[in-house]
Amino acid sequence: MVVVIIDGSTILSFVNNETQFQKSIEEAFASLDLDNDGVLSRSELRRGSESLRLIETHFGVDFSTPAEEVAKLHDAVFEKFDCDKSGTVDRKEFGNEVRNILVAIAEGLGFCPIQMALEDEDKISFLKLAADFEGSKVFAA
Ligand SMILES: [Ca+2]
Repeated sequence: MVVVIIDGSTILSFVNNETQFQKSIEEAFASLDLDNDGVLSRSELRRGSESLRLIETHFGVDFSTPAEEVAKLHDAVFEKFDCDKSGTVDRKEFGNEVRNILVAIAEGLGFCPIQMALEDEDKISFLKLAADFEGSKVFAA
């Protein structure tokens, strides 16, 4: 497990670095697109939002939340990503929405740093990438 210390400005400097951000989006997208068809299906995105912990961070879901409630939230996340309602999420939609989410998180944090514990198996953690990007704020725990 690693602990990152992160605040709004850390996230924004990551999102605003176009080269770095697009590279991270490319990598995350490629690792989520399991069948390599160039778009994310509902289940591929669900896997992604689980590793990004979108649901937890956005909706405060925990172990006591009923499964059907969680499924509904995953559906809502998919609808949000699938901007053109094509039934799949392409690279551009994915990048745009991840950016929106990160900016929203950054605005929520403001300049108040928080500690965030990340599991090693969180392969796609944009927050960790953001912390890595700023450097020297990631600690092994
Ligand atoms: Ca796919």
